[in-house]
Amino acid sequence: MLKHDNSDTITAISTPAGVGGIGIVRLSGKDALKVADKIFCSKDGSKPSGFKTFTTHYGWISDGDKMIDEVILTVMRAPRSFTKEDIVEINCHGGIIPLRAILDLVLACGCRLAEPGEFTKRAFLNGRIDLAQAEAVLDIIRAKTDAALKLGVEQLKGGLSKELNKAREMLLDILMLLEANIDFPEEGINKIDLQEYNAKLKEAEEEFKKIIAGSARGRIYREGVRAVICGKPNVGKSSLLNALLKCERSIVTPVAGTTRDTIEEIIDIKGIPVRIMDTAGILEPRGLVEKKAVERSRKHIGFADLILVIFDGSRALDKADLNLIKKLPKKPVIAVINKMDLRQKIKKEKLSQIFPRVIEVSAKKTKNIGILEDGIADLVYKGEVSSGEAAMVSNLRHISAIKEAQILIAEARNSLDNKTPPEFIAQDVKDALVLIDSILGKRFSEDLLDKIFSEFCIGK
Ligand SMILES: Nc1nc2c(ncn2[C@@H]2O[C@H](COP(=O)(O)OP(=O)(O)OP(=O)(O)O)[C@@H](O)[C@H]2O)c(=O)[nH]1
Ligand SMILES: [Mg+2]
Repeated sequence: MLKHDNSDTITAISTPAGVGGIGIVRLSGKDALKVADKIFCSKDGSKPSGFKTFTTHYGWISDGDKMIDEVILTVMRAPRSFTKEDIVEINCHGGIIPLRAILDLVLACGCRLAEPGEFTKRAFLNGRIDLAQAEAVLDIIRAKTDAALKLGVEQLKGGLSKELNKAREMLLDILMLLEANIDFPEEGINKIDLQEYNAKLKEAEEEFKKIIAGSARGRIYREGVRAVICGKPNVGKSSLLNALLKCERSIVTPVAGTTRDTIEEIIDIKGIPVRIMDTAGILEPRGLVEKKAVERSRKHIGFADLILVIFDGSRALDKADLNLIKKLPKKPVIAVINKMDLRQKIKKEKLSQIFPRVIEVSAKKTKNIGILEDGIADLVYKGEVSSGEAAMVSNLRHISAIKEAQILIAEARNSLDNKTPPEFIAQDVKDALVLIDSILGKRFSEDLLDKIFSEFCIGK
């Protein structure tokens, strides 16, 4: 049996530890107002249990003998609150001493200290949000860029849940038809049914594919675009990294083969976190170290979401450049002609015949770096996903469950073509449903909940 005890009233300090302008002690549960009545003193003697929902009140917190702090108290009544329970929030002065004193007092009045994420867990268990939305709360708290925040908010508003529920309905539909066939086997699956099932399964599979396609963009918003700078030795790769970072991170010298190890840094380009990597120049390696360095460069190019291939504009394109171009994998690429401050031997038009995007810069003089940044952002916003409407999923747990569900549905379609008995096909559809339900939290284990909510901070 699952043990979800929602009968007690929980409390925690909801603001970060340390000194701040204000701090918040939060209470949630059936006794929240009763406890507040005991400790809150207003000027006119009115009590929180008499306050209207979503109202704030000035007063003092007292332990009966002495005043602890001057506060603003907010009441949010069940069921229209974050947890669907009565919530009281006490805004006091932000030092740890007043916060701790108020928390101790609330605990002494019978509240229990909340576990990490327990307020959000209650919001989920009480049916206000589904599990995907609860996890979005964590994404919002942890968001490091505007784009990541936007994605978290979209998920909290139910964007992903809506898409998943749509696919779920489709699967339930198919299951119903299949079950009817299992119950009346003598009729068998006739040709018309077969087409109908196939079409419905295909529709569900397409829905999953759409969500998975969106996940690439979701991951990028959360973890960053992996951009790799590659090119021949001495073309100015390290200089370009430094120009983008606006600091001297990578060693720059006139000697070819300066960079041996890959250097990685994160920059924020228009709200998108970009993990940018400077690699060793690619040329026929002369020794073992160079060989290893070139191997490593190629490996990073393989993992990258975006390639910045750099050319030295002051030198004509040679065999090594062409060789490098030939070996680039099919990925989004921006060709950068560097050293535009020198006399140019490479024509932009020539490279434009090979690459859809060519940008001329001077890394050394930091010229046109803004244009390059715009180009990177543009590619991410426009190029990565075909439809911007797909709900975007960034959470690895969600992505792997959706991918598995998509495989199961593909298998079910295969079985249908091979005239497999309907009970086997139904089993695949049921398994896919379990996976989708696990994202939405329609089915869950205590372990899963513990794992998800333990990542939250106390007080959320
Ligand atoms: N004039 C000019 N020189 C540049 C520019 N960018 C880089 N350089 C010079 O080109 C030389 C090589 O620059 P790096 O940034 O070390 O080149 P790299 O591609 O990282 O070289 P390796 O690590 O050896 O592969 C240095 O002397 C830089 O100062 C530029 O925009 N204009
Ligand atoms: Mg270098």
